[in-house]
Amino acid sequence: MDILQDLQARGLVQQTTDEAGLTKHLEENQVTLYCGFDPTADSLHIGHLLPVTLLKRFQLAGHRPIALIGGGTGMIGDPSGRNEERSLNTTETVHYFANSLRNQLATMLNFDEGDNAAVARNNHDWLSNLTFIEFLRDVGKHFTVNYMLAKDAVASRIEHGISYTEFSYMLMQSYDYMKLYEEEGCSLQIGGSDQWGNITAGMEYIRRTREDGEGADVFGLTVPLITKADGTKFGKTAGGAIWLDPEKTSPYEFYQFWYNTDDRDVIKFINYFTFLSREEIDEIEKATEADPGARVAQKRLAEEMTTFVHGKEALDQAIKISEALFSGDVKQLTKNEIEQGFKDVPTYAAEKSDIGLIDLLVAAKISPSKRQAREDISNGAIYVNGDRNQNLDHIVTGADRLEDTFTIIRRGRKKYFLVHFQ
Ligand code: 485
Repeated sequence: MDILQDLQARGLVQQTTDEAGLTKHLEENQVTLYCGFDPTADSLHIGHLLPVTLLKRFQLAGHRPIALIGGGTGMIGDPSGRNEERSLNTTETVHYFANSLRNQLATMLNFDEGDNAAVARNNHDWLSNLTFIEFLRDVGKHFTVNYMLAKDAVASRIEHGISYTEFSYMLMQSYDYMKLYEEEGCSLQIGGSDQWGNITAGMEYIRRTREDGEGADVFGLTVPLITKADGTKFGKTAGGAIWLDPEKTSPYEFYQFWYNTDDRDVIKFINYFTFLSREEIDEIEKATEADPGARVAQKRLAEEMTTFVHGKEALDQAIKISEALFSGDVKQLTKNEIEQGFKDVPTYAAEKSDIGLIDLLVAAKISPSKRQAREDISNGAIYVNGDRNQNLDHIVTGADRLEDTFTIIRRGRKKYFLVHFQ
């Protein structure tokens, strides 16, 4: 199966320009392709993951990916897929964001080895040197306003208004494609389906301006917007966006996000996101049908994605935390693991001094009153660091503090509380 067939079988192709031509082009050449990422935050999020894995798929198939960081375009703001004008960030902020994205991409794409090592470029390097006169003469002259108005990203904003700044965005992205075509031999641009207009504008620009333009083999490919069976937005949880930066979304949370995938979506997501072969996916699908409750597919998806983004060690930690929370056996968790695993449980800050268990239950609002606390303890509903504690006179001391900082209290089967001694 060639790469394009594989992508199609996985449901990853929303649109391509000239599918037959692209198939042939990929068959006959080591193709340099690119995807752009605008630095609008200090981290990529899960919405960027599909194009990143796509770059990786092309790399694994022997092609050469360029991760383009939009240090220049990030100063302007892409109107695609948005119904409101963006607020501008300062140069320093964009610069800082651009750096963060570059470092993140380097952990997922191979920048080091072989004749198809991934390349990172930043469009600030060329866009910032372009004078306004040059821009209008060399870029703007090749686009009619009529053509630009017809693009979705602009057309959908006509009613509410769009600034001249964002209106011009597609010309910058077009210029990038031309630049990468000339300097890197780049002949394919990929992105999410919202990028179709910008990608095709770039192809148009190359065709009009290069000497070999009309005959230039340049292509575009977009991946679909990810939808979920329950109709809610992919990548958003109650806690907000799922980031790829482990400081913003811990590997444990990241693991759980995938692990919680709906049965109806899980095989689709395995096809979309993982590098598992068709045969492996078929097997997982069969195992899932035979025993959906075992969550074989969710587990595998969570493992693959956590390893891809955070590495094997972080995955092992995420599994360890998940198992500890499930079994209740929390004593072997490290400080960092407790912080990850209990980030969303009610937390009570206490001073490092001895306190009676009853008083602690009341102070931490684990039990509503002393009377209830006594009852909870005698009933055997209270667990301290995983061990049932039925001693009404128990004093919580340093010996009950994990890593000298945390006491994990559980009421009943599942309800966790964290006491943070500081
Ligand atoms: O030459 C280019 C310069 C910038 C860009 C692309 C080519 C970035 C692009 N305009 C953009 O805004 N992309 C979004 C971003 O950066 O967050 C998202 C897209 C999404 C997918 C993802 O980037 O909305 O569909 O392409 C990688």
